[in-house]
Amino acid sequence: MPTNLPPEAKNKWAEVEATNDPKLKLQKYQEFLAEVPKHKGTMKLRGQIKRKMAIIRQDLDDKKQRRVGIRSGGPKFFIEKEGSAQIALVGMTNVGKSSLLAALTNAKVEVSPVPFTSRDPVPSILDYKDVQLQIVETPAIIEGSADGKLWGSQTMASARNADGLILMVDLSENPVAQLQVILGELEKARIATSKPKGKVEIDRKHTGAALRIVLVGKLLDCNMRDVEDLLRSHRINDAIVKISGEIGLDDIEEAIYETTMFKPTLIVANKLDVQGAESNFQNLCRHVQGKLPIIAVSCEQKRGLSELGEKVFNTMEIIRIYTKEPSKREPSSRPFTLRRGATLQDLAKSIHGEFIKNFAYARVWAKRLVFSPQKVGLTFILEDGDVVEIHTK
Ligand SMILES: Nc1nc2c(ncn2[C@@H]2O[C@H](COP(=O)(O)OP(=O)(O)OP(=O)(O)O)[C@@H](O)[C@H]2O)c(=O)[nH]1
Ligand SMILES: [Mg+2]
Repeated sequence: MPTNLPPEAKNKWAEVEATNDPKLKLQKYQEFLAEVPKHKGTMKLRGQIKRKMAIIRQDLDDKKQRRVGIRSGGPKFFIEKEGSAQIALVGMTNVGKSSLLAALTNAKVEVSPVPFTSRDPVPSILDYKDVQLQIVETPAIIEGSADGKLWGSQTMASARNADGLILMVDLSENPVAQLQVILGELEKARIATSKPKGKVEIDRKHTGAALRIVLVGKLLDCNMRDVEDLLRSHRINDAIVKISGEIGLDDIEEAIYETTMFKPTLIVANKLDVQGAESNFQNLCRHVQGKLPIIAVSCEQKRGLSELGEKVFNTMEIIRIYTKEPSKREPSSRPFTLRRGATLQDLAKSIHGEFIKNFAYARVWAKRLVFSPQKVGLTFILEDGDVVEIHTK
C-alpha cells in the first residue's frame, strides 16, 4: 500500500539518514513521525520507525547503565559471529529454546518452566561434520516484539543480524498459532523467511554527487523515470541503487526506509513427547505446505536432535571446500565454508584478496567431474566437499 508521504516527511527522512549520532537520530525520527499522516497506508512504516527508536533508546540506556556499573558489559544486541553461520533461535516463551541449547551444545543456559527466563541473546556452538554452527537463543517473542515490547528489540536485532533462523514452536500448544505470531512479528521487522522475488539495495555512502540506478531485472509497475522521481523526492540524489529481480515502486519506497532481509529458515517443533503432539505436528505440516523445512524433536527425550545439524546445514546451504597447497599431498582437514552457488572467485576472496589479483588457475578434485583433478578458472561453481588447489602467477 503506498504511503503517499508529504514532502515535509520526505525531507525529514533525509535528515534522519544524514545523522549517525544516536540522540540526534532519535530526535529526527520523532520529527519525521510527526510529519507522517496517520492512515492505513503508513501503519507499517510508523511501526518500523517506532521499533528503530526503541532499539536506539535501549542502546542508549544500556550504555548509561554500563557507565554507572549497573549492567556488566557483554554484547546485548548482537552476538559476535563465530563458526560458519549464525542462526538465531526464535520462539515464544517456554517452547524449549534453552532446552535445545542445553541438549546440543555446552552453552550455559537456564531451563525453566517460568516464562521469560532468557532475557539476553545467548550464543552456543553446534558441531556438525567438520563445521561449527553458531546458534543464538533470543529472548522470547510475543505479539508486539517488533514494536519493541518486552525484549523484542533484542530479539528482532538478533534475527536481523543472523545468517539464518530457527523458528521453534511447542507441540503441546497450537503450533500454527505460534508460527503465525512469529511470522507476523518478523514481517513487521522486515525479515523475510522465503526468498523474495527481487531486491533493492540503496548505498547512500556514495560520494560521486550523482544518482546511479543499476537495474538487473524487471520493473513491474513503473519505469526508470518513476524510480528516479521517487528517489529524488526523498532527496536521494547521491547514491547507488541496485535493483535486481522483479520489483515494484512500493518495494523501492519500502527500501528507502528499511531493506527487507531474507533469512533461510527452519522450523523446529519441540515436545514431540507430549500427548497430542503428533496431531499438532500434522496440522503444522499441513499449514506450512512444504514452504519451509520442518523437523519434530523432543529436547527432553533427545529425539530427532541428531538430524538437526544436517537440517541447519542444508537450510543454510553451506558447502565445505578443502584447500590443498600445491606442494602438499593432502588437503587441509578444516574446510572453508561458503554458500551453495559460490564460485572459485568467492573462495579465493575468502582466503585472501591477493589470491584474485595473482590467480593463474586452480585444480579441483571432485567425484562429479569426468576428469579429476580438472583445471578451472574463477567462474567455476564449487560444491560441497570439493578439494581445490590454487595456483598463482
Ligand atoms: N515435555 C517436554 N518439556 C520440555 C521439552 N523441552 C523443554 N521442555 C520444558 O519446557 C519448559 C521451558 O523450557 P526452556 O528451555 O526454559 O524454554 P525457553 O523457550 O528457553 O523459555 P524462555 O527462555 O523462558 O522463553 C521447561 O520446563 C522444560 O523442561 C520437551 O521436549 N518436552
Ligand atoms: Mg530460555
